[in-house]
Parts: sequence; structure tokens; C-alpha cells
Amino acid sequence: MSGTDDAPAERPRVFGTADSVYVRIVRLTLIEKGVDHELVPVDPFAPEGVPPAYRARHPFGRIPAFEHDGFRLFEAGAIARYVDEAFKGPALLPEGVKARARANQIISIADSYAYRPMVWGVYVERVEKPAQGEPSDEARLAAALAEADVCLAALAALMEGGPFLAGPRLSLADLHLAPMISYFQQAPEGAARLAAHPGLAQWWARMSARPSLRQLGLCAG
Ligand SMILES: N[C@@H](CCC(=O)N[C@@H](CS)C(=O)NCC(=O)O)C(=O)O
Repeated sequence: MSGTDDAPAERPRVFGTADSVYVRIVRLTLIEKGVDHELVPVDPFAPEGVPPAYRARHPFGRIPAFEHDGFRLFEAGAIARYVDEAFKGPALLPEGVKARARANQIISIADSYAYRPMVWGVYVERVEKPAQGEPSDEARLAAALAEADVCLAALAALMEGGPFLAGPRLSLADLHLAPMISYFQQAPEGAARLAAHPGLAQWWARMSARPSLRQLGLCAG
């Protein structure tokens, strides 16, 4: 791990589960920065819910929560930006004002319009529920696919020449969207939707081959 003067060398802790989209965003960011970290298990989907004491770290009971050198933080976007600024390693936001705005815009799109339909509406309905012997809600799936279509079209238009979402270099935007696409494309309908946007499909092929994604077991399809 490489701390700056402001960030003494303590191993950051990430609280959550390894399969959570938002935990993955933070862990991918840490790995891409070359920062060793500890994953502390907290499962909001366990029958008993999150341990009551966890609410001191995250009043909303979501994952991830984060701690580094006594500094506590929640919300994946804020944690990723902290990690980017607090540690050495490649800068994960572009330097130019407009390119940085684009990266932040894509992160916001992922949170606001991609996560729910792609992960819960498509992956959970088409992949996870059948794997658990439950029927898919086809109406929910169809509605989610329609929302995902809008999302993919917007992202494809915004990424322009790529090859990354916010320009020529890897950024937090790529690390934010990738865990969502990893789930989405495991549904056949998701894979087909992604393939309809060659720039995004190539982006995903490149992203899923990165050591950071492989280390966390993000599915390449
Ligand atoms: N806005 C939060 C979202 C975190 C989030 O929704 N995490 C999910 C897991 S991927 C969670 O904790 N879900 C538990 C629940 O909904 O009760 C962030 O950026 O960290």
C-alpha cells in the first residue's frame, strides 16, 4: 500500500459482502490504486439483517462502509473519490474539467438509471431467481430491459471514441459501471442488449480482462 503524507499507511477496511455491486466498486478502486485492503463481512441480506452496531458506521444499513486511519465513510462514490485522492497510483478521474464532468455524469447515470433495472430487474429476475427455483417476474423483466435500453444508448453516446467510458484512460466511471454490467450480461437478454452497442461491448471485453476484475471474480460472460 502506498500512503501519502495525509494518509498514513493503515490497511483500509471495507465492510460488506464480496458479491455486492457497491462493495465491488470500492474494492476495484482500491485494487486499481494498488492499495491492500481488508473485507470485513457484513450482510444486509442475512435473515437477521445488519448487526445493530453496524448502523453506527452506516445509518441506512447499506453496504459498503469504509474506514481508513480512523476516518469513516459511506457511499461508494464518495469512498472511491477518497481512495483516488488519498493514495498514490494512477489518477482515476480525468484532468480536464469537461472530461471529469463526463466521468461524474456516467457515475450518476449508473447509480440513478442502471443499477436497479440491470441488476435487480434483469439479473435477479432472469438468473438468480431461476437458480433458486423461483419463477421470473416477466413483466418486471420486460420493464427493466426497456429501462436498460435507454441507459445503454445514453452511455454509448456519451463514451464517444472511448476506449474507456470517459476517454482514453481508465476512470472511476468504468469501475462504477463494470460491476453492474457484470451482472446484467449474465442474462441472455442483457448480453444481447450489450452486443447491440459495439463500443460498449468492446469496453466490457477489455474491462472484464483486467486483473482487478478477475481478482474479484467479476463474470466476463
Ligand atoms: N448509495 C449507496 C448504495 C449501496 C447499496 O445499495 N448497497 C446494496 C448492496 S449492493 C445494499 O446494501 N443493499 C441492502 C438493502 O437494500 O437493504 C452507495 O453508493 O454505497
